Amino acid sequence: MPAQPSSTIDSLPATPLVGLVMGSRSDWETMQHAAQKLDALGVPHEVKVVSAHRTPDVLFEYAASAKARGLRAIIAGAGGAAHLPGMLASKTAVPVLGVPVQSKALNGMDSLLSIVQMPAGIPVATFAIGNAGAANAGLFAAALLAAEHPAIAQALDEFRQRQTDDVTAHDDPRQ
Ligand code: RP5
Repeated sequence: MPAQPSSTIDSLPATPLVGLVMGSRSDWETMQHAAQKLDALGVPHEVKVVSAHRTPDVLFEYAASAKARGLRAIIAGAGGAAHLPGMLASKTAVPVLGVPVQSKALNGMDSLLSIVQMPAGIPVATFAIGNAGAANAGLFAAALLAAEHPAIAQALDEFRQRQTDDVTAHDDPRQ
């Protein structure tokens, strides 16, 4: 029997591997950049608004059930007093990737410091403020899954190669 390409022998589950959550519907403008990367790389994911202060019981249930539901990473975006990623991390061993959403009042510095300054013991991986952070959280979640899922590893390699090719093909900024 001929060898099959890795992408055809890697059966990705139908259930989500990544949970993409955010504190408010207003965060979607930023967090859609994480979803776009997950979509592009074929990473099964779910999307949900979970507010640490408006729906704390939903937050607890989401985090407490995450591992058993098969989630391997949670991307959590929040702005202002952004306690969503830290609270999620406190209730699950699933790695939490925090995205500081750019707030109007303080340009996201409040979000960044709220997420990055976790006391020792409960880590939250923290990304850049805004769209770049959301996109990179999506790419990072894919990288976490790549070791187990050859199709995701291949999609990630191809994305990076295309990105490199695009720069080298347009390396004269005057054109
Ligand atoms: C946070 O408060 C959310 O993550 C959002 O970034 C911010 C503002 O929320 P809305 O007032 O727009 O719902 O909880």
